[in-house]
Amino acid sequence: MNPVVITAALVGAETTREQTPYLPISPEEIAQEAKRCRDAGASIVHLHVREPDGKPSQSAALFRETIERIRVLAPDLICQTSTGGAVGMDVDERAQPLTLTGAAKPEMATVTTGTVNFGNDVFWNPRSLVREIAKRIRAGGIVPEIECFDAGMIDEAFALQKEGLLDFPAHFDFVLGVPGALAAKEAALDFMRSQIPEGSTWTVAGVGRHQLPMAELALEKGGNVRVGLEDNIYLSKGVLAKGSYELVARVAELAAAKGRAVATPDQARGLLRVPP
Ligand code: KMH
Ligand code: ZN
Repeated sequence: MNPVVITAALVGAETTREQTPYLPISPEEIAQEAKRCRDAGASIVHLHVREPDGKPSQSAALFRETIERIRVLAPDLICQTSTGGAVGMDVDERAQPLTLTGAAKPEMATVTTGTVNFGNDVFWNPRSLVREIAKRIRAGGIVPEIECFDAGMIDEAFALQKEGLLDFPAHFDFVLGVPGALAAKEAALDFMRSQIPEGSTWTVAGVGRHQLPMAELALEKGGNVRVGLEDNIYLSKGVLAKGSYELVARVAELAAAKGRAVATPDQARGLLRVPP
């Protein structure tokens, strides 16, 4: 099996400092956490940013500072910016990190290909917005990660490919276990991975208590893994992870036990078709 690509989702938009004191908020804190995750085995960091008071943000200036700091501390990490932001943001707000250039240009960005219930909120991705984000990712020369919270989002990726807005093979992230969306079950994961285009790659992000069990399944089935405080704050029942790096380290241990090597960032670039 290929080495496993571990993505660390460090911040997110929903996790709060009230829930965990280990959530990084400032660009410097996020960069330090990215470095710890790199050292623990992550090759990609999935990034959101926050205002100084912790409010979720998609500010280009905050992303610029964060990515520039990450590239000083962990120069080979793949930086993947969110275009989901937080529920309620409009397309222009969400797409700000796609405008970054030079040392702050993200190599990857997410695109969620459908609307979904998201806890008691709605993560609003009408077809016109999805196309606009896919266009802007393409115009920025950035590699998309197609975020699928439900199975129909894979079908929508096929539509985008037919319209010339995505290339196949592509990289997919199955986000399983969001309340109101597709559950984190082995059968759901098997169905999702059976539906992606030939030659495509996949990662699974299990939400909450499903994070590490889904990671184990991905390791066994030849897939890739996303962990981190965006999706889950606990290392084990009732025990807070002291940062996303502890969750990355746990996945690296599980990978070793199951005979999977952990991909370096350069190996991850090769596996996920991210130009050097
Ligand atoms: N915060 C969620 C509403 C992404 O990063 O692209 C959306 C999200 C997905 O986190
Ligand atoms: Zn995210």
